[in-house]
Amino acid sequence: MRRGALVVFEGCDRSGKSTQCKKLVESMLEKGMKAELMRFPERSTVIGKLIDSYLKNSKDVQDNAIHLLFSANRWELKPEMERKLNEGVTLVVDRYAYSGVAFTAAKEGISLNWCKRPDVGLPLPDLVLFLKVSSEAAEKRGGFGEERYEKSEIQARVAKNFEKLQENDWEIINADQSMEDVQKQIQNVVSNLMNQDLPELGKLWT
Ligand code: NYM
Ligand code: MG
Repeated sequence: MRRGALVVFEGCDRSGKSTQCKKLVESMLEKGMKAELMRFPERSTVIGKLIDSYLKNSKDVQDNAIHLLFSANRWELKPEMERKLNEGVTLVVDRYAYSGVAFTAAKEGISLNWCKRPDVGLPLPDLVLFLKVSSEAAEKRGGFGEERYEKSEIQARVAKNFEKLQENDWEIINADQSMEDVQKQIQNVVSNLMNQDLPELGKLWT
């Protein structure tokens, strides 16, 4: 049986990732494909609950330590991800290790290279869709929320880090377009992927 594809959405806050992830899963299911939505952080686990209280500012955690917890949250879901992919389910993932690195490395005194290390060896995405939103368009979308990191100065540093992490095979989507246009573009890219043979699941940053 053909394995499922690992499709990752990345981008700054307010880039429309969550909306587009849901729409993609819905359209794949309508076409009779097996697809499921996942997200990181996955806030339902014990580690995820800690991350949630950190993001909601109800708990402070030392910067390196919280980075490792975000990474541990991905590792704890690795067996489930691999199982589903092997069952032929395509996983559409709202944020992944790239967010982990881009957000932590936006802090003072933590290098991009240090940030990448704990995630080395995680399942390698077959496709990374980067939703690139301008700060003007993001601001028009009606203010950031109340969570940690949801401030324009931080988002600007995060955007620069994403640029440093970007690889040649990333699909960069102009997320300033209408929701429908973004969706069409994503569907084209994903249907190309679904028509290709997938190699054996790779390992991230190895
Ligand atoms: N975030 C997300 C991190 O700082 N490190 C990570 O590893 C991941 C996956 O959490 N501002 C940050 C980015 C977001 C925040 O994400 C919560 P969301 O998609 O708004 O739930
Ligand atoms: Mg958010």
